Amino acid sequence: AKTTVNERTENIPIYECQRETPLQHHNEHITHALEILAKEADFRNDDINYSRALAFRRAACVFKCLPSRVEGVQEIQSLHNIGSHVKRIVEDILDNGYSSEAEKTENNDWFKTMMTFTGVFGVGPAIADKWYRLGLRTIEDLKIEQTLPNKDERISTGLTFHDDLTLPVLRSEAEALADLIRCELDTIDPQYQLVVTGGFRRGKDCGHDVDILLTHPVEGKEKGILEDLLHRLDRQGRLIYGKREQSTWNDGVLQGENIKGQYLKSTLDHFEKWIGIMKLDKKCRQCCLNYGLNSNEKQQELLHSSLDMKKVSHLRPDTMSHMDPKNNSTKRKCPSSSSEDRGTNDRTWYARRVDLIVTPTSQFYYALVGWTGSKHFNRSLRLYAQKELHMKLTSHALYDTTKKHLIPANSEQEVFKNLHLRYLEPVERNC
Ligand code: TTP
Ligand code: MN
Ligand code: MN
Ligand code: MN
Repeated sequence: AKTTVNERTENIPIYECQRETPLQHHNEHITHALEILAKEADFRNDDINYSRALAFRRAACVFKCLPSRVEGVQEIQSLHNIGSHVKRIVEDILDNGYSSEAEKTENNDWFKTMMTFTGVFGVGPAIADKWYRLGLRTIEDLKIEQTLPNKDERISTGLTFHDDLTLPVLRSEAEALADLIRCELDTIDPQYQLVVTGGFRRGKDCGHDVDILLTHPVEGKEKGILEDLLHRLDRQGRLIYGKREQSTWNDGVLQGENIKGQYLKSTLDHFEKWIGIMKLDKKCRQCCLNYGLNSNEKQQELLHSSLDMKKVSHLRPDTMSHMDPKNNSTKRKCPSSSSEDRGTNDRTWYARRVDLIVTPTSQFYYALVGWTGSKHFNRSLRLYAQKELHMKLTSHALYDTTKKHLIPANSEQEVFKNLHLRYLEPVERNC
């Protein structure tokens, strides 16, 4: 007998970190609209809109973990986190095939400009909005405008390499970069450990950057590794731009921070890190992109899409096939070589965003969970820890605020165990 979505979903737990959220799900027609509205609220950049964005994201997360496609509004009556506004949006989508509110937003001049400008490395909603008010609309406008962006080295670099940086980073590139770094680390001390985190670890096939976590099994030996590594990469001519931040962690950090304060909102942590842009050989882009798309227009749209790069992977069901070097049939030329070569014909590399994070081994598994994300998953974990366990979770540690001590973890499984949560694989943390 056919069970309704309702019957199967009445027991969906409240917190996102208590449920499996896969990368590919059944309600893209709904989450797409909700994520646009969340994005728009984010751009408004104040407390009220922060809450609005969160409400849209929470609702989207519920739809992501449903076992089938929602076809009727009665199916969502008993679900958590679906308020009257979201119900109206879903109704509109089910009646008309799309959300008129989301479509209106997508076509809004301010929204489109905010999308473009916040897609520039170093630019957040405040700067983007300021430029909009000055009448600027396109990347070309920013490049021509002499006075504004060029004062900030980060932004001027972001503009210079904008074409490269909006071309999604492929898994093959993340792996090539990891190999390159692993090779350097091995010559320093083979005990250094490296793991690619972020979206790639959650199973995405492309992303906006490569996130790499570095550690050493002997506590303290991780210190200095970044300086050494960056020096070597620099000598190879691989660094375009980067900012190294010193570790600001100390034992007082965790206890000192206001538990009801900023830390749920912000992803800031205290690790030593390098946020930068590196050169990666073009040949590392082993596109085996089974986009299943024919029109060049659609390919362009995907390659320029900064809202949701995982859309690309949605269209590629064989997520891992290109990892098999024997499987030549999946190795195809990248779609739209014209977009791949936008103004880069004269060089052999692409500029790629890279985050390198150094963690002491005692904090490694909390760092791994934190840097694997998703951002919303982290938020959910932290909120859950705070509300349900009176514990404070960060990318450094889990702190029991009643007993006033840290709870160590020697695996990711142990992080979840310490939180009294069922273990979720990284690919199940895509909320
Ligand atoms: P991002 O690289 O920003 O996001 P992502 O890898 O999930 O997506 P994309 O594929 O577009 O790159 O961040 C990686 C994870 O690290 C993210 O899930 C949250 C976490 N994070 C921190 O813990 N601290 C930080 O300062 C940042 C920026 C992210
Ligand atoms: Mn979509
Ligand atoms: Mn990332
Ligand atoms: Mn990152």
